[in-house]
Amino acid sequence: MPANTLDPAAAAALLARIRDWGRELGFRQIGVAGIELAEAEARLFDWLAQGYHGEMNYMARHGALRARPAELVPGTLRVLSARLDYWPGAARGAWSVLADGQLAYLSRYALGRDYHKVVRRRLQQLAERIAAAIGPFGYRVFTDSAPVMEKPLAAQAGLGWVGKHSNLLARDGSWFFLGEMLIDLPLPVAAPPAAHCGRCRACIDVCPTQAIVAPYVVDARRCISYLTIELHGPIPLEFRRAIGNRVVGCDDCQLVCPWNRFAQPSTEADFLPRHGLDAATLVELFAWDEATYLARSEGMALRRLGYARWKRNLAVALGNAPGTPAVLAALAARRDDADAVVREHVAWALAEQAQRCGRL
Ligand code: B12
Ligand code: SF4
Repeated sequence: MPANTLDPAAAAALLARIRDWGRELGFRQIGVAGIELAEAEARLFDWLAQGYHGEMNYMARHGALRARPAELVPGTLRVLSARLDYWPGAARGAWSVLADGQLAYLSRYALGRDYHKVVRRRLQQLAERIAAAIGPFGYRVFTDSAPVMEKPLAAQAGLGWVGKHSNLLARDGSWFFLGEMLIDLPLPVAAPPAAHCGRCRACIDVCPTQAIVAPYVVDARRCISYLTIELHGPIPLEFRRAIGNRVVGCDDCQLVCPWNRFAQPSTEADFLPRHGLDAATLVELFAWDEATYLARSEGMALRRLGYARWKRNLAVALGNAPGTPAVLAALAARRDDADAVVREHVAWALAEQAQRCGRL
């Protein structure tokens, strides 16, 4: 019998085996969603109409395709949604790094190996195990790599609910990546769990740039994750002080979330901090030349920034740092940086330092 005509009992038995294989491959959870995303599609269009995507033109480019998996991969009947945890338990405490203006804060997801590679490879291995058991079937694996609405799909697959910070959240937190396998198998779909944010608005209140403009709605143009990772060109002046020492992404809305008290550290060695980046000083990172940046960022998500944005972000954080001689010297050494955007951010940082010095 072809796999895509599985009867309900066989489909349920196959799903149980897929979950076992998923666990063996390191996925904390695997669920199955249908392909109906009309509500999420309407919200996506609202979000785009408000311009909240900023310069992320790829978000607008694919339009409705994001919410229509069967148009993206014809023949798709279900979406397997998978969760891979990344909280690096051994890393220096997030709040203590954020509180120390001499240190660089890299968001927890960016400390280790680039998750795109890890999640994709695991999903591919899972697909191969399924094919070995049932024969050839139609599938494609994704993680952040295709126009797919990963969070609403994961919610429908029973992996959690969309929190007010807009990340997918479960009773054991939100420190996980999502990946999907679009399949042509009629596996049984999950019942989405109820949301448990209640009246809590800790994420909304803590956001340094007020990017969560309404519960569940993030204006990316204000989000430090967007400003430090996605945005090319200058960071708008109004956000530079609020960025503090966050040089790659931001975690504040997740760090305050009460559900993250129940999070377990990831068991993935790949997500452990590399090159001491969980406790590095801004001054030492700003001293990296391009060859060092390229060597150290190899295989990491921070490679996506490129050297100029790396320096741009560090310059902002150095402008916000305590004005020690080392900080001032590091900034002065890059006053004439080859990159015009970096030069402008260094000039801003030096002016901030001078102004603060004058105030003392
Ligand atoms: C674009 C994008 C960003 C943008 C925009 C963020 C955003 N909220 O959309 C920026 C650069 C800011 C960003 C930041 C981050 N991102 Co991001 N990002 C994406 C991406 C590529 C698309 C998300 C998307 O479709 N946005 C469009 C809007 C419309 O979607 P949305 O915010 O989810 O909107 C939903 C809600 O607003 C909701 N909604 C609106 N009103 C209401 C009302 C009710 C009652 C309800 C229930 C819902 C609801 O409906 C919308 C549709 O479902 C996904 C990968 C993917 N392909 O899905 C990763 C993804 C969401 N990012 C991820 C991560 C890890 C992050 C960061 C934590 C990284 C960091 N530490 O810096 C931050 C978190 C910031 C935040 N608070 O969102 C993970 C999240 C994993 C998880 N547990 O949820 C994803 C899934 C990547 C992955 N494969 O793991 N990201
Ligand atoms: S990641 Fe940071 S800047 Fe973005 S919404 Fe969350 S708290 Fe705000």
